[in-house]
Amino acid sequence: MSACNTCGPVGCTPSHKRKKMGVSDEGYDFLVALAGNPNTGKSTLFNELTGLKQHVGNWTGKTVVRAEGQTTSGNSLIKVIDLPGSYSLRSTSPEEEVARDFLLFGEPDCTIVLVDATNLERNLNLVLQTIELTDRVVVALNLMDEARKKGIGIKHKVLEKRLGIPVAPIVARSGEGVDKLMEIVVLVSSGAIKLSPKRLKINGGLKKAIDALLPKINETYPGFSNPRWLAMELLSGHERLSQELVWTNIAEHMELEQNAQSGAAA
Ligand SMILES: Nc1nc2c(ncn2[C@@H]2O[C@H](COP(=O)(O)OP(=O)(O)O)[C@@H](O)[C@H]2O)c(=O)[nH]1
Ligand SMILES: [Mg+2]
Repeated sequence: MSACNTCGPVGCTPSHKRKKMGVSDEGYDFLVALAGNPNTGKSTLFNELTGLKQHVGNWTGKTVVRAEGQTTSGNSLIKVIDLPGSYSLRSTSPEEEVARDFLLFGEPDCTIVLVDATNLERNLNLVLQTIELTDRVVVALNLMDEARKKGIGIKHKVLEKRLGIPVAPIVARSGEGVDKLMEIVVLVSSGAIKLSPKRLKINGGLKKAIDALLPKINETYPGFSNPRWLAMELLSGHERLSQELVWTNIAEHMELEQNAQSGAAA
């Protein structure tokens, strides 16, 4: 039984998954995604990083804008994808679905979550959701100039400890801190720094239910990036989301149509 004609039974390589979403990583060392609530400076950072080396189109089959470009840090050539602004990865708005699907199926080597340093509490929601999905996350604490003006001090080292991921203060508009941010992003992308984000602690009945689902998910969707996350979503009873994930996206992205399976097994 072959999960993908190109990549074989263990499921698609990240590169092939990206390609199926219309994103080519050919020639690049790393692929980095920018996520964040609307108005946190994603486009400003994207422009600062990519300059004129950018391309704007649509996500395949959607009317949602996709901006991609390239940047360098040290010797690394990096493809940067500016994801649609999102408050949540659990909603079903087309923009937020695109962002979530790219994190799940595009498997970025690193995801930068921009947060507004003047509005930390509200912005941390997306950070917490993102670290449930992937462990390669760096927080860019943006608008530090505004925070300083307002007298807001942030102990970013304490935040790093609490989240279990790097936090880099930046001013996207002036470029302050951006080189340092990208150095960290390269270390995370290459695996030189391995992160252990602080995730939800799950015990008791819920843990049992997740553990019972995991083998099924692994069997049905080999190579799926985060089975634990999918198990939690399925158990949360988020019906529309679960259906969409299982029947539309996963089948499509993992190329596991019923027909292909029975054909290969025959
Ligand atoms: N003061 C200040 N303003 C910023 C900074 N980064 C972005 N902005 C401004 O914040 C607004 C939203 O930025 P934008 O990049 O469009 O946010 P996006 O919605 O996340 O793409 C714009 O007016 C930017 O000029 C920053 O570091 N400092
Ligand atoms: Mg933008």
